[in-house]
Amino acid sequence: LLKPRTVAAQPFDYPFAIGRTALVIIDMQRDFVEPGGFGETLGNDVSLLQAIVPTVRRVLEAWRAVGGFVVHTRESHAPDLSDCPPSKRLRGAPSLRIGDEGPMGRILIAGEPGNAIIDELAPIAGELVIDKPGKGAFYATGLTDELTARGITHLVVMGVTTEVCVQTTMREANDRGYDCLLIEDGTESYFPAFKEATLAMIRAQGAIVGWTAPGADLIAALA
Ligand code: C5J
Repeated sequence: LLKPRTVAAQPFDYPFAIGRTALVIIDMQRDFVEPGGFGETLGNDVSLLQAIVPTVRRVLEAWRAVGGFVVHTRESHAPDLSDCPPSKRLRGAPSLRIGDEGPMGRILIAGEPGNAIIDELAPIAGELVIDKPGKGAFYATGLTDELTARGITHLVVMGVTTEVCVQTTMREANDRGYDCLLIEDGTESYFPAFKEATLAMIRAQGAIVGWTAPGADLIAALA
């Protein structure tokens, strides 16, 4: 698992070893991907996000097959909302606010049906699930300690949405010294132009935030 490998990425090759890398799948939850959840209450068309599920699954299965470590995140709040800043709950005019009862249970609340990771990408034994109250996976979670304990230095990132929780997590990780690769067809936004802009800004200025590559190129590097 420590064999040096390379992904043909942008803006230049991404070197990694499976044993030092975590595959991090951000917020592939019913709340964002299915009708009736948080994403739709904000006025978004969730079908855009559903399109990446087969790719995310293909990459996840390839990563599992080589024995790589997997982290799943969920954006979720405690039932008493003690970890939800009022500014987050009260902003804007969503059809339902965080904590309100919706068709998949309470919006963005831990343990509710809508807060679960979609069945196609459900975590399996040995994979880490991080519940995060913010957009970034490092804020107010134990993620740094979990990665440090496993000697992880590199993150391969997929999930939703590209410019919100994915980008925030990559920027947090970059500042903590992790080398991050974003899978281009394993991430999506409700706003396609925001996805493209995010990919461009991540890899600009000599990979100032990180690298990007198609899922097939990561899979090729695992052979
Ligand atoms: C959002 C996320 N978009 N997972 N959350 O509110 O990107």
